[in-house]
Amino acid sequence: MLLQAVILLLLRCLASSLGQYDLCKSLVSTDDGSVWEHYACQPSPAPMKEHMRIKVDPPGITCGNPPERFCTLENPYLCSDECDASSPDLAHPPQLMQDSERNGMITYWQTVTWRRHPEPLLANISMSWNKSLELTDDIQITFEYGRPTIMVLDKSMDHGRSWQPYQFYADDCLDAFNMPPKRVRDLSPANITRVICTEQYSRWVGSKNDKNVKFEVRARFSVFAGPRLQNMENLYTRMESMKGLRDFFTFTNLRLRLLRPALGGTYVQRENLLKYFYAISNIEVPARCKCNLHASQCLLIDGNLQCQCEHNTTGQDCQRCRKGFKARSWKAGSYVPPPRGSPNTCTIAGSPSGSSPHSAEEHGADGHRATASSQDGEEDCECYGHSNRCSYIDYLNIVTCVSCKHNTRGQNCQHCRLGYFRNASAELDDENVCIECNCNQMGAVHDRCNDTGFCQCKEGATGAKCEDCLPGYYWKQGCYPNVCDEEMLLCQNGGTCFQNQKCVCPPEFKGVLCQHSRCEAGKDCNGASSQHICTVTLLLCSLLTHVLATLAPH
Ligand SMILES: *[C@@H]1O[C@H](CO)[C@@H](O)[C@H](O)[C@H]1NC(C)=O
Ligand SMILES: *[C@@H]1O[C@H](CO)[C@@H](O)[C@H](O)[C@H]1NC(C)=O
Ligand SMILES: *[C@@H]1O[C@H](CO)[C@@H](O)[C@H](O)[C@H]1NC(C)=O
Ligand SMILES: *[C@@H]1O[C@H](CO)[C@@H](O)[C@H](O)[C@H]1NC(C)=O
Ligand SMILES: *[C@@H]1O[C@H](CO)[C@@H](O)[C@H](O)[C@H]1NC(C)=O
Ligand SMILES: *[C@@H]1O[C@H](CO)[C@@H](O)[C@H](O)[C@H]1NC(C)=O
Ligand SMILES: [Ca+2]
Repeated sequence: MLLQAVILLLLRCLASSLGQYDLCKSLVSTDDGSVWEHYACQPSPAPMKEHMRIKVDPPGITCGNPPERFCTLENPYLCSDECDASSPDLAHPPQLMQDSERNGMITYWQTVTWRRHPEPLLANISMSWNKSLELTDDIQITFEYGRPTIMVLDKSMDHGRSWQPYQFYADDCLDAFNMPPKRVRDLSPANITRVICTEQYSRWVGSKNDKNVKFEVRARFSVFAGPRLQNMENLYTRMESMKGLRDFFTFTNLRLRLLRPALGGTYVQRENLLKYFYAISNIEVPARCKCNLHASQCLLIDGNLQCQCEHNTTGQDCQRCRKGFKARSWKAGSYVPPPRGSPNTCTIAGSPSGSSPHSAEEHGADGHRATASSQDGEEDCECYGHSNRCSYIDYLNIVTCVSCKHNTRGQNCQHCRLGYFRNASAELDDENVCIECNCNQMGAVHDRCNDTGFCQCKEGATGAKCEDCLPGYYWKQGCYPNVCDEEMLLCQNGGTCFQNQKCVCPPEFKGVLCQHSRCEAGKDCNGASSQHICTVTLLLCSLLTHVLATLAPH
């Protein structure tokens, strides 16, 4: 007992010494042998610039096509530098913002110069990852030849469908954005997620002095975790409790909108516009994959980052439960309680159970008599993912799912609605778990079917959906017994069988099988005239019958 406790303690110490939340599970010894313990976990931070897809706009903003000369702000009269897209040594393509520089060789993307002044020199740099990421340290953009005097950093959390500003940068925030200048250190814990304009990274300090523009993540973390981030536990606890805090650091795309280049600390000098342009040598994005605390690994698979989901979750961000594990609603893992949080694992769905067409339970899931106390929430609400809502039924003292979707019904949405049957190849939590019976309206007794999808057929009908007729029956909006056929029910006197429905008789014969002659009782029924007379007689006869019937007393 004591030994096991010590081992457990050791394992836990090991877990926390490796870093926080970096283990999803570990094998621990108990009295009943070894069991897995599961923890909230997250991948380690990585330099995400390696995986970023970069795009610059507008087309033609990159210098060198055609080749052009440029000057520098420090020495505007030295204009011997050239950008030429067709020469490897003189080209400055966008990928030089994310390459790894060796031997101290600085490589950079560069734009065309501001020849078109006063038309603004605008450029967008869009960075995408096709993966939700969480910043773990400062974003740092390195500008050679001076930092922009006006610039915006935007982010998207939905793969570029919608964007929001992340931070504004200007040498004069009021002038550029009508915002008062702020610094992150001005922010209090309550407004740490405020979007600010800062003048800290836009002032001219001589390009050699400070080339970097930052989006401060550390400074924001330190509001909660202390100046040296020694108390990360407090930060992680805040991540759980403070609305919007985690999302603030989450993104799938970033965009730099460069609105005005460095001016060298003075106004634009129109006589030398070749010294104004943007040049970026590096963009650092330290972040981790967002896996909702359900993975400790994030791998590049087919060119895309992908969480290696644990806790029986799945999806790019482990944002759903695995098939067959949807007994409870999915939940992100939680940083609390520290130090190892709560894994909030997905639990296994119950054993399969179909619906019987003749079951006594004729009412749908909504048909129950719900009572006063109705509760939302996921606690005892097990609906195999077909509903998020449960209701407490007082007089039965049960909790039952409300509004089961996907054609399911029952207390746990575990049955198929009438008129549907259980899909044998789908788990209970699958959207396709119930298949429509699709019984033929004419051939079937009703629209329900048995557990294998067979409908109950009317007399003469057959097939799973009752869409066919048994031998001896013909189909005409349902199955009817044959009137005639080629074997037993033969048309007589030269009649022909029309689609098993009737005998088409020669003129002088009648009856279902043409078995009766039209002219009986010794009349002369030969020849065309006699047939005519015969027909007239018949007509008269029927007319007489009709008149008699009308006159007859009721
Ligand atoms: C940069 O992106 C913004 C937002 O989509 C757009 O309005 C603007 O026109 C773009 N600028 C350039 C130079 O492409
Ligand atoms: C984005 O990632 C998902 C999942 O990894 C993948 O299915 C999809 O094809 C990717 N899209 C692009 C444009 O790479
Ligand atoms: C944040 O809150 C602090 C004090 O609560 C206040 O002094 C500061 O101006 C606020 N910052 C912003 C950007 O609103
Ligand atoms: C996930 O499901 C498997 C069974 O397929 C089970 O062995 C494992 O313990 C489950 N993991 C968690 C974290 O519940
Ligand atoms: C049955 O379920 C499987 C698995 O989800 C699905 O691929 C299949 O299409 C379903 N069958 C029908 C008829 O819906
Ligand atoms: C459903 O009905 C068909 C045809 O009557 C029968 O073969 C099958 O065994 C039935 N399936 C079940 C589960 O009752
Ligand atoms: Ca570079």
